[in-house]
Amino acid sequence: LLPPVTVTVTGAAGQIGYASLFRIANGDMLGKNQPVRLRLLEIPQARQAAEGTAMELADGAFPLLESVDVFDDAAQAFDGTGFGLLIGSKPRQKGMERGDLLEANAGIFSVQGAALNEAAADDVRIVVVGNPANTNALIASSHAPDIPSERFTAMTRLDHNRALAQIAHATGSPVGDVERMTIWGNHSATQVPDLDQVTIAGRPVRDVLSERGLGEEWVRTSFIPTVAQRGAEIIAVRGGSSVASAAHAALDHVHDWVLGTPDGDWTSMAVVSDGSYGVDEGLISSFPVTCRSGEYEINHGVDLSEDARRRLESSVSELREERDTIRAKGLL
Ligand code: NAX
Repeated sequence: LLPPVTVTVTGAAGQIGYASLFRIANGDMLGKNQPVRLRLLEIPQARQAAEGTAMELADGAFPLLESVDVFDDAAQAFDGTGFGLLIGSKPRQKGMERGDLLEANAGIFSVQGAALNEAAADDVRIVVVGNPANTNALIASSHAPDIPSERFTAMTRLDHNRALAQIAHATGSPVGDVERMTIWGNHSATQVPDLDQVTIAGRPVRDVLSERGLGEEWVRTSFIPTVAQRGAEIIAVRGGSSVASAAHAALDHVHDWVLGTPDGDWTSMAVVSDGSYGVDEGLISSFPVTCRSGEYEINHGVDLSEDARRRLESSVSELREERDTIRAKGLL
């Protein structure tokens, strides 16, 4: 067994928190040889519910779970943390403008960024799930000057996984054969699901699609909108937002970051832009990334179609607007 690592989960009494914690304790995120110490962060009103979750975690008798502690103070919750899953955020309420939502979340993520800066382990890695995820990650990072900005990421893996599933379904292929998918831009309706580089069991996706009579029309009118609006579709059909699939995606995100992407394949993560693909340096935007030995790299060798480039530009301008709104309020 490896030495234990500390994992802090925020929004621990919420739905995605509940769906994540037992699987983290089971070794599904960091591997079956990695003991974990869990630290759960909640707001004071939900602290007791998180204590209940901690009791259930104990009752799971997970061999890899060394300890569970519950907090309603960010600095304590992030003490020594190696992995921060920032799930808790303020949901949009009736009558709330987009700017109000950004501002409410800026309050949460600036405090958590500062607490991470103060208390986390030197090699901390962070994934923000709580929406607006990209901009929340940017806010947290800007309040953590001692933590390299590359360590603050946001989750677009659910969108990525949704895209893999749509392609597998449309082509009648096992999902494990679908590789080299990319989600670009913001985790929002402006995201850019891009299948141009996708291969299925090594064959170009376009070849496999055309055998089924599916072409550009399918990509434009079915694939892209289905992926981008899948969250709303789940709410309409299930009567509630995506929970287990979101938790699974968060575990996938951290798993691949730490344990690597398969050779020849990549994944999608929202990470700080190095200016490539026309995304302003410093914005947190989704890119194709390869991961090895706990480090990720933006894949610079992807050819963007004219259409994808145009869509990415509008997603980037949304990210820019989110950043500027927060900046104008003095929160960045
Ligand atoms: P819930 O409302 O069930 O849980 C959120 C929890 O966070 C609550 O228990 C709340 O008390 C807690 N919380 C609020 N402020 C906090 C703070 N300052 N510190 C610690 N905890 C705090 O929401 P859930 O369904 O779990 O969703 C969580 C977030 O994930 C939402 O922002 C949601 O929009 C976002 N999602 C992001 C996705 C992505 O792909 N990036 C997909 C799924 C999901 O929609």
